[in-house]
Amino acid sequence: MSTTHTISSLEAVSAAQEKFIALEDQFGAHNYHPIPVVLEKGEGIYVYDVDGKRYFDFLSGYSAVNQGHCHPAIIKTLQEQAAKLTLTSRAFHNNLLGEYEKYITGFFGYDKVLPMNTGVEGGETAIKLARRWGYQVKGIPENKAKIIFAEGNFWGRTLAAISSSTDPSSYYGFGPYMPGFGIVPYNDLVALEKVFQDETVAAFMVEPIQGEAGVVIPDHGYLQGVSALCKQYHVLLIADEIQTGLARTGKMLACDHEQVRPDILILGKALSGGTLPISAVLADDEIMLQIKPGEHGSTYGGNPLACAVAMTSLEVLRSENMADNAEKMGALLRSEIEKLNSPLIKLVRGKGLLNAIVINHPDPEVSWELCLHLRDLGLLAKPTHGDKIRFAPPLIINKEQILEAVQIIETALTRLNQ
Ligand code: IF1
Repeated sequence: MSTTHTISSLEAVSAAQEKFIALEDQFGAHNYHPIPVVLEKGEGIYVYDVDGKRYFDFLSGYSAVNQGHCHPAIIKTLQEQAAKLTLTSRAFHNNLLGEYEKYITGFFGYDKVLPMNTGVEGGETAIKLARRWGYQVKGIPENKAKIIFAEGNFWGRTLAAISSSTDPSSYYGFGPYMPGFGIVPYNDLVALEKVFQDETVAAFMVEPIQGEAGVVIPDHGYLQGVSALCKQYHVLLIADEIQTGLARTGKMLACDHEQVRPDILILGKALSGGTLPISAVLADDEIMLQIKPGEHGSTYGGNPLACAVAMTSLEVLRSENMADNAEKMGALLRSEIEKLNSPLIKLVRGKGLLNAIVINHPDPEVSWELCLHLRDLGLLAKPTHGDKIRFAPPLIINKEQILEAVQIIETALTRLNQ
């Protein structure tokens, strides 16, 4: 395959877009390597660049835009509340926090919620709750609590999050690392039970499907097995549903596929429909009440704007049956991609509308080039870990749009093969 030939057939970025990219390059940190496209509008499953070109969004803000870009009901709530009251801090009460707490705990069936902002703050909160529970309830000696994570995990970029990472691009050069973290292979109940022999283990934090690792789906029964081992060894199960939750995998929670109820549930991303950072940690009283007044929080956690937006974001997921649609459209997407029988696709995997293709080529550049061809043809996606490309459109996509997107994917594969 002549790389020069395929690159030359790629469209150049317009002068207008180059201008925006140059500003980012000069004045912004270089902590990302985006696909070269400059967006200025989003509506439903589509985004539009500064030249007015329309694209299928097959990344959905890493599953933050499950409801579709600028969902009318969510935007209406955002606009109305933004003009009324956006932040009180938790120094005072506000008229929406209690209503939201009642709504979301009823929605997912937990006693209480601790509202935060970003997903990683949710993870940090869950770990603090688990450690505190470990000392106060399980009787682990002070400062000896261990939290176990799975190989390939990703839950954010803070020093604690990278301390549990097995990916050098997440942790290299940022040490020293947080103590008290252990790692087990993902999808391995024997290894997990071995680690649980250590009575200082307070919790196991796991993604029901590993997103960043390239949509890695464990065996059916793994989550059930994890839940049973956690109960047997008095270890808390923390489910990181920040990317897999909120209808993305065809159920409201990915844990629902195995009827597993985590002890601590972490939500984020689509909790706001992609409008502002909102995360939430849900647990029952025995765990949640281990944190006393003044021991944890954040400036924006539980702000009235977030409370209003989160309630509407959750409501539209349910009222528009987005989980069912994700289930059906995901199955269609995977079967249509498999029917392409492309020599460049090793496999397609996913659950609901959290999918990835694995590229059958040793050169990681090929995945990138494919994404550039997809961009030229009007579909945006980005490789993860070299040879995987995530296909995760908003959950409102319909059959005709799936079929049109697959035609784009087919044409891009053909161009790459030329
Ligand atoms: C980046 C990845 C995805 C997450 C899970 C917690 C968080 C994330 C399962 C933290 C965040 C984002 C972070 C963003 C890109 C994106 C990502 F590629 F980094 F790994 F989705 F797969 N748990 N994932 O996926 O939530 O603090 O970001 O709100 O850092 O590049 P956050």
